[in-house]
Amino acid sequence: MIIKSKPSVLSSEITSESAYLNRRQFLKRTGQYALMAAAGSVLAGCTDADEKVIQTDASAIPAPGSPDWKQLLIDQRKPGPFATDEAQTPWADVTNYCNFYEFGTAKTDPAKNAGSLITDPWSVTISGEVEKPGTYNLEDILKPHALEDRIYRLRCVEAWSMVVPWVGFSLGDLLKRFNPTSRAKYVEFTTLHDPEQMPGQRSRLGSLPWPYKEGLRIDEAMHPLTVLAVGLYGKVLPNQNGAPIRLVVPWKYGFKSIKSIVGIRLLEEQPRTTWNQMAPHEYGFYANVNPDVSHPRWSQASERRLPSSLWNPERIDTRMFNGYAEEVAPLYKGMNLKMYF
Ligand SMILES: Nc1nc2c(c(=O)[nH]1)N[C@H]1C(S)=C(S)[C@@H](COP(=O)(O)O)O[C@H]1N2
Ligand SMILES: [Mo]
Repeated sequence: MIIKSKPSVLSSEITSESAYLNRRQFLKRTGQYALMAAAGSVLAGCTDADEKVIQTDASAIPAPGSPDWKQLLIDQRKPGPFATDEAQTPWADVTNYCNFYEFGTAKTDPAKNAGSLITDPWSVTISGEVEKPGTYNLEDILKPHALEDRIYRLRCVEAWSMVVPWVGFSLGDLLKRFNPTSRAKYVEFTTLHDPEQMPGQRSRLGSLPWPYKEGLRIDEAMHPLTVLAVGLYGKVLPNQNGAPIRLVVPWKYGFKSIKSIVGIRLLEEQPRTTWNQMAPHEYGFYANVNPDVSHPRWSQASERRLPSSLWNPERIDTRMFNGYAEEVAPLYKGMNLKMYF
């Protein structure tokens, strides 16, 4: 890996997060096993005996397991707030140019490999600092929420971006249902860990410590911009985009928007998160989009808006908080965003 010192580089020179893995794959073996052991104990903490499995009320929504129950909910969606009127990135690009390392590190690997992931039935365990912990079927998670179109910019830390019409609902509305305690200061999210279904989790080369984890401060999690998405372009979310349910935090770099969530844990302390653990000086916990804070290996001042090509590179300026400063800057008042990047 050549380390670039120019303030601005061609998009083709920007390497993905995988470059980091490739450089480190031989160095980190020992550390990874330690991390995986730690992650295992964290997961064990999600299955406390006091948590109960809530059964689906089958009469309330379309029959679970019927192939179209999610589509029927999505068909009832309403237009949502914060929409951008920028050109939407075509379906083909959003669903073929993906980061989902559980299915491989190349951009087209998730589209190739994620199709067989079983996303129905699915359940999500809500645990930690909540009065109503439990393992809930996806139907029960979705049932009380009216779905909305959320047309957001998505800015990857690799300096490309898209405009994506997600279908989802406010994460804050979901969290409130489980009565967070006064000690709930952070939220940790966990992706499914199932090496049989996720080839990237079996890979012996250049891999992350699984399961993938992300986290937010509680005020970030409760912010009305923050959604859980279950659809894309009015369709059920394709597996490669994080089916059946994924986080979307549009003012942060894309790696915060964790896919295929099975665990939501409320915590008093800031959780450890996957990319931050892998490379703390490259990927911060906050990861707010910020054109003034360079990645150590490339500038974040501009981005390639997909679809882009050599002839039409579609290079545009990156905006503070990915253009959502009006909504979210107050969350970070008085914070040094160069230190807490
Ligand atoms: N579980 C999991 N979630 C993940 C990732 C991943 O590798 N695994 N990649 C992240 C990154 S780096 C980005 S940019 C977005 C990409 O979302 P998209 O492929 O739907 O555009 O997903 C994020 N969520
Ligand atoms: Mo990303």
